[in-house]
Amino acid sequence: MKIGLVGYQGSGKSTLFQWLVGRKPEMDGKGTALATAPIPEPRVEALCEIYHPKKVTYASLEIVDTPGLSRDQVGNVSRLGHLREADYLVCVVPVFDGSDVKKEIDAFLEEMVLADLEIAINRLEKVHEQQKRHLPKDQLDKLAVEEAILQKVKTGLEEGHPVKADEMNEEEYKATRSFRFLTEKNRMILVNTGDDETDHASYEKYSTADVPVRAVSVGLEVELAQMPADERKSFLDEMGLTSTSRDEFIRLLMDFSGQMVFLTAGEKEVRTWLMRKNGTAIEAAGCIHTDFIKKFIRAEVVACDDLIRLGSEREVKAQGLNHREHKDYVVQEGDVLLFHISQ
Ligand SMILES: Nc1nc2c(ncn2[C@@H]2O[C@H](COP(=O)(O)OP(=O)(O)O)[C@@H](O)[C@H]2O)c(=O)[nH]1
Ligand SMILES: [Mg+2]
Repeated sequence: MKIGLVGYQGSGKSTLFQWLVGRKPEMDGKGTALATAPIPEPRVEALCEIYHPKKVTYASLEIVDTPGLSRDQVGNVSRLGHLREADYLVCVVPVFDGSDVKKEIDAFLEEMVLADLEIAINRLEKVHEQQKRHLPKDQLDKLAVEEAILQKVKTGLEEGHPVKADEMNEEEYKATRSFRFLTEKNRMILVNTGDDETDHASYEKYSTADVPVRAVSVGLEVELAQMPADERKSFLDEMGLTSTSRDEFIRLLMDFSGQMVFLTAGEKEVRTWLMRKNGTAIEAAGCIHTDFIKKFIRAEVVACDDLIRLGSEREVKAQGLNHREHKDYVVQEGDVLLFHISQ
């Protein structure tokens, strides 16, 4: 799961990266940095007391820091190109410098629409050039389909509408997939407030059905993350400041991006895995190994909380709380799964 950080230059993306992954970004030649942020899962510790595993592995999110956008729009499309691979976007909107939050949010959302519009227009130009050539009929037919879709997307973007996958038919969906429009991606806005902001919740009212808004003082959080826990608490109390922990924010990201954690547990390894919410047992099996999809026989399921409460698999079984499931079982957050596969 790749989480792309976007925003204007100086909005606090690299500071956010540092907070999430625990170190400053080391940029490659394109101004991009990639690192993983482990997903906190407090229940792992309790499982370790049951299994005493040789190894513990946490699922993680991949965080991609990117070069910031320029407010004059020059070169923005190529800067945003790095994000086309991202599964979810966090748009960082700065207000720590006193900017008006509503204006900043609107400006940035419009920036993404403009970037997509530029992509649609460029592609349309290429399609029109190809249409002038003497190509075989099947190729011309394909181009005509693509042109119609791009025109529709372009008109929508010109009216300020994001590209929406759920409003497309199969053919349109396939064609737009390859362009990887930014506004088509799920995203949230992170308002980066000044350290002295105490009412972070008040920013949530800027959320829309498509784009949730949350506020964090990212600069302050980086400082807090470097303090020992007890010092952190007294510092916050003394200064009258409020904080969102990194773990809370990662959980929020998981929730907004439609992901959840399931677990596998044994004496060899206790491990957390990431999968989409409402995914099925066969998808979970595929997360572990693509081979498991073909060889899937059934899954043994135990709720992590039952296992921890009762202290052993044996006790869970004695109470009849384990269940065997087929491949279309909808995995629940915190399920501990054991897959039976054919040899
Ligand atoms: N006061 C304050 N300054 C911040 C905050 N976040 C970032 N900054 C400052 O803003 C500048 C740009 O931050 P950076 O993370 O590099 O922005 P980027 O260009 O989006 O990567 C740096 O000087 C940061 O110290 C914040 O929450 N509060
Ligand atoms: Mg940066």
